[in-house]
Amino acid sequence: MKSISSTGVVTMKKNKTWILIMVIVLLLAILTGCQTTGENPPLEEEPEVGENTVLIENYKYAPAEITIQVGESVTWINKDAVRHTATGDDFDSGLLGKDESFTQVFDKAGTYAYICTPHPYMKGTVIVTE
Ligand SMILES: [Cu+2]
Repeated sequence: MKSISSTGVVTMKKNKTWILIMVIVLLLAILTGCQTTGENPPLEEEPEVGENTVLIENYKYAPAEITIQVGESVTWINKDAVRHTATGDDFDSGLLGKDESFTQVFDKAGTYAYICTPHPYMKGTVIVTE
C-alpha cells in the first residue's frame, strides 16, 4: 500500500512536469508564430493594374490603342529595363524607369496619339469618348 501511495506521488510530479513542458512548448509555439509573422516579407508594392492601364513592354505599348471615357485616366507602367515615355501633344510622362508609372486624366473627347520620345517608332493611341 505504501509503495502504491509513493508511486501516486511520483505520477503527480510527472503530470506537473508534463503540464509545465506543454505550457513551455505552447509558449514557444506562440512566440515562434509571432516571429514568423514578423519575418514575413512585406508584399511588394506593385502598381495597380486597372482597366485603363497600358503596359510598356518589349518596346511596345500594350494595348497600343485604348478607349476610355471623358474624365477617366490612363496609367502607363514601364516593364522594360530601358526607360520609355508616353508623349503626346497634351501630355508627357517624362522618362519612366522600370516599374515606374504615369497617370494622365483625359477631360476632353478625342483621339490622342502618342509616342516614346527616345524610340519614336513606339506608337500608341488613347481614344476618349463622351
Ligand atoms: Cu521607348
